[in-house]
Amino acid sequence: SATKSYGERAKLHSNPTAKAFLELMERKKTNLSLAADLTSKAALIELADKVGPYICLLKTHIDVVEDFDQDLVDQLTALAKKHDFMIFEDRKFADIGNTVKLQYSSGIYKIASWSDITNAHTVPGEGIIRGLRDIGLPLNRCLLLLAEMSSAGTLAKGDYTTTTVELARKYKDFVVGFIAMRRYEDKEGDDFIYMTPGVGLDQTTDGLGQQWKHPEVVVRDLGCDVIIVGRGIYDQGRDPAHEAQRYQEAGWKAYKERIQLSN
Ligand code: UP6
Repeated sequence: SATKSYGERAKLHSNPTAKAFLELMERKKTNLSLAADLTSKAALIELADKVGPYICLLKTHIDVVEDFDQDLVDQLTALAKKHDFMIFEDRKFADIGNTVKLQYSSGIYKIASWSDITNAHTVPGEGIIRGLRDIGLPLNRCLLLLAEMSSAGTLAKGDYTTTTVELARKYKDFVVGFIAMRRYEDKEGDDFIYMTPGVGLDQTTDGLGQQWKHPEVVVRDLGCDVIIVGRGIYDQGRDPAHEAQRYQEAGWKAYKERIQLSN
């Protein structure tokens, strides 16, 4: 699937949300996801509105927002419609199936009610996928598994990564891709979406273990589909719309080079 266009992949994809997402990327010519890690509701909404035109996916950490309320969800959902992007709550679930069902559906955030995509660690084993799937599948949601991480010294490697990919294959109707640092070899019928954090054009580390790579390396050379960019876009002193446009262009150019299309 690395050499196929997002649009071609959309046609064949069996998961409706993954299909819609691939179509969106093709239509809007962007593989950029904004990691909007802001702690105020107003600032988050303002950022999502400014950057909205350039992204396919808004990635949230909803639990860092100090003045979270249902109106924030309503406004983000409205912005997703206005600018044509989807929403990914980066919840990184990591508990037993029964607990993640509650965390996904209930509490203050009710993630399943608004987030098109969410993600999970596979540390607990396959029960975590089955629990999330019970809630998410009837709502047409989908899941990414964290097969690797961008941070220095991550334990998600080797057999852990391999087993995670096998679990994704087993629950293909709900698991549509990975948080990963590179594309893995396809088996018959695979079409996973690879989303990659740790992407930056100007810096390589943050002093806390984050490692940023150039979009060209991530998308063209390592075969990932979506670049996830946070501070590179909204850090102090940066103009978020301008930076988002830079990342959109860099990500799209790298994708074009990968699939070898001229325009
Ligand atoms: N993220 C990583 N690495 C991972 C998984 N997730 O950085 O392996 C998430 C972080 C943050 C975003 O939680 O929201 O991606 C990266 O933001 P940054 O571009 O500001 O470093």
